[in-house]
Amino acid sequence: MSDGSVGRVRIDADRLWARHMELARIGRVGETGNCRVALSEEDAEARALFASWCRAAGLSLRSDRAGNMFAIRPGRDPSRKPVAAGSHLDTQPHGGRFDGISGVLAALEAVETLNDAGVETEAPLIVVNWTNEEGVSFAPGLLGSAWFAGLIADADLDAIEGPDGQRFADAAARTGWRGELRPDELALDSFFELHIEQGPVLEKEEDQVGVVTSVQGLRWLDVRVQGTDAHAGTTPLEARRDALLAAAAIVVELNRAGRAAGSDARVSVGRFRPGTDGPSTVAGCVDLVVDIRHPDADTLSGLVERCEAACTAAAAAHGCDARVSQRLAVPPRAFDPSCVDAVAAAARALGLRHRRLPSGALHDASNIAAVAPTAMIFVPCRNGVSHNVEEYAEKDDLAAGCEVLLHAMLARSGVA
Ligand code: HGY
Ligand code: MN
Ligand code: MN
Repeated sequence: MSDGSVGRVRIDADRLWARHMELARIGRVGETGNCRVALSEEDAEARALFASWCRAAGLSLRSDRAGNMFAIRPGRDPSRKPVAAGSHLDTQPHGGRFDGISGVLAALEAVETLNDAGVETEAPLIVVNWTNEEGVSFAPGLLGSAWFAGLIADADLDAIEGPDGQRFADAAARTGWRGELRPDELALDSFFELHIEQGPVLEKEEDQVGVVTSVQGLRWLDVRVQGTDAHAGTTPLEARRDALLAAAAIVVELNRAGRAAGSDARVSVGRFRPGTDGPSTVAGCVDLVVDIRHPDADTLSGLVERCEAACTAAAAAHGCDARVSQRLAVPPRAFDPSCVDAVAAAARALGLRHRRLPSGALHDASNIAAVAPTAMIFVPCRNGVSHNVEEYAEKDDLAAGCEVLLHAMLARSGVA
């Protein structure tokens, strides 16, 4: 155990599970899904519920320009830097009940467990809800943690446009959580993020916990394919500049480029929006977003260049132009060895089956790792399914991951 005096402290698995289910009622999709896009009314409602739990736990709440929420439990030694843990409460439009949510709720559960056991830590503890991890309405994703880590300037953050031309600053203010806290007021000792694996490895290997060593790199490319609007009945096929046809060819070529880059490469188009929406209009413009990932920085850069070239070549082959710009670049990130070891040591001391593994999905921890020692804990999820309403994690696995989180946090914070 990380500290003999708290070795027998156990988290409350029922409370942790019940909170998942209660949050999942906000923005429910079908029986098991969630749509709680960042800075929507549903996101605001989830924030209010989370805040009520934090206040009931005696935590004081602060927020910053990006709407990130920090629930603070003082330590015995106020000169010590806080140990933080958390993730995100926003979801994909057809998301599940665990992606991000589990990391926030597990951090809160860890702190409440210490409250219940009357354990004081030397360093303060903070439970964090990062704003807009998913980047659905306000692109790109990982926005709150990126701003906190100094990767986006204030004015650029404020001006990001969402639905109907809404500014990020106004949408964040409408949730009630656009606050004054500056990142330099909150230098972190460390940050831990628990998350469902979103992949199949832990379940297949029958491990209970993943000790995450790194996160692969990602780039988002915005592509505008420009052709000419035309009448579907009168314009001969050979006379068209059909942007939708060109965009479809681009999707196929991007997939080809991804496959050619080896089994670690990922290339996807998840957003595809024709400028017109008329069955009898040949679309003159299509916007799409390309998501490209690889664990190796140089390989990722080479793949991005090939994807850009594929966009312009496929557009030109259909008489169109493609304008490509980069929206987001997150480098591959190795986590802090001492924090990774703290997670592994906690899993070992708790007698849990665990393994070290990299993350295929992106996480706020990637950004926070740029400013504080950081590590992640993975929990198995059924069939590796995520970004899907079927996403599911077992109550006992969440509890085991939460125990690891608690003890990794204690290893950093010290027990008073
Ligand atoms: O896209 C990602 O990897 C994250 O789940 N938003
Ligand atoms: Mn996600
Ligand atoms: Mn997530």
